[in-house]
Amino acid sequence: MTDKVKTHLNPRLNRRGFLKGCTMAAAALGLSETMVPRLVEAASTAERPRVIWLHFQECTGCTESLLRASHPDIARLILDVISLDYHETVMAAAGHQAEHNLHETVDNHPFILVVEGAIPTKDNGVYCKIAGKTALEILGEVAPKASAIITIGTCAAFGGVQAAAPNPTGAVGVQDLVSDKPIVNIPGCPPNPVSFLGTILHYLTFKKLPLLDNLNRPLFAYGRRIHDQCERRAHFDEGRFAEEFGDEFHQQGYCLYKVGCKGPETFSNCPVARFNDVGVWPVSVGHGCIGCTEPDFWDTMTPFYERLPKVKIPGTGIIEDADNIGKVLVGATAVGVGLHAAVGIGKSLIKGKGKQEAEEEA
Ligand code: FSX
Ligand code: SF4
Ligand code: F3S
Repeated sequence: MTDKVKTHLNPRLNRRGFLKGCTMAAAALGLSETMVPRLVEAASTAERPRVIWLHFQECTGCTESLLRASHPDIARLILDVISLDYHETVMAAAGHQAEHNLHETVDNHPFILVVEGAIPTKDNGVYCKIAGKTALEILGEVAPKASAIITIGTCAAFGGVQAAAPNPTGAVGVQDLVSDKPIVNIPGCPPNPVSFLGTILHYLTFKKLPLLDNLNRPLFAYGRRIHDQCERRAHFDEGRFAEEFGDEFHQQGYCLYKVGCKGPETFSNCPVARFNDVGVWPVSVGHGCIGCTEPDFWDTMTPFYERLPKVKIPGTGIIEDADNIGKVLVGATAVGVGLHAAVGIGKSLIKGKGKQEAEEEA
C-alpha cells in the first residue's frame, strides 16, 4: 500500500473508488467536473510525496476521522497518493524500526510534514515526550528539513483544547514555533478529511499549495462563513429560532443561533462538504456549530450553548437583539442579499501575497 507504513486498511483503491474520491476532492476544491480527469491523472502518475506524520498533544480524533470513519475511499485514496513513511497510529513498525524509518526519510529525502496535535512549551516541553524526546525537540529536528508543513486539526494549527485557558502546559500550534516554512492549516476538531485530500491533490495537480487566508487555512475550504452556507439561514433571516433544545421550533428545524450556534463567526465548508458519507454536519442534526475551526475557540466560543452577543448582518450592521432580527431584516433583504454574496467570499481574509490572484479567480 505504501512504501513504509503497513496498515489494516484494505489494499489500493479500484478505479471506481479512485474516481469517486477525486470527484469529491474536485467538488471540495471548487473545480468543475471537467477537471476531474486532471486530478485523476495527477493522482495516478505524479511521484507520490513522502509524508512524515507526527502526533503530539491531541486525542487522535483527526487521524481516526480520516482513516477509520465511513470514508474508506477517501482514506485509501490518501494512502494511495502519498508515501506515508511514518505515522505512529497506523504503522506496523515499532520501537527502533519506527525511529529508523523516521530518520531515513528525514535525512535522505524531500518530504511533507503533517503535524497532528499541539506542542507544549512550558518547562522545556516536558509534558509530551515520544521515544525520550520532547515534542518541541522532535519538531525542531524534523520541521527544518520539511518542504512544507500541513497541520491537521485545531490543536496543531492553533493549540486547540490544550491551549485553552489557563493553558497549563504552554501549548501552542506549529505556526507559533516555525516561521520559515510554508504552512497550511487544516483546522477543525476534527477537520473534514476532504479538506486534507483536496490540499494534497491540489499540490499534486497544480504543483503548488492552495491559496490561503490570513490564518494559513486553504480558501477553498475556509473561505466562507458557515452562516452564509447554512440550510437554516432563511429561518435566521426571518427571525425563526429554536428557543431551547427539544422545543417545537427546534423540532421544526429552525435556526440554532439562540441555543448557541457560532456559525456567524466561523469559517468552514461543513455545510457543503458534510461528514460521514451520509450527508450530515452538526447543524443538520440539530446542534449548533461550536466554532471548532477558529483559533482559541474553547475560550472565545464558550459558553457553547449561549448565543453570540453580537451578529453582523449585511445591510443592517450589528444586531444586538436576536428577537428583532426578523423585523429588521424584512426591510433590508434586498440590500442584504447583494452584500451577502460579496462578504461571503471572505476577501478581507485573503493573505497579502495571494490576494490579487484570489480576487482574479473569484
Ligand atoms: Fe485536536 Fe486532532 Fe480535536 Fe482531537 O488529533 S483538533 S483534540 S479532534 O484529534 O488534534
Ligand atoms: Fe445556521 Fe447557525 Fe447561522 Fe442559524 S446561526 S443560520 S443554524 S449557521
Ligand atoms: Fe466544527 Fe462548526 Fe463545522 S463545530 S465541524 S466548524 S459546523
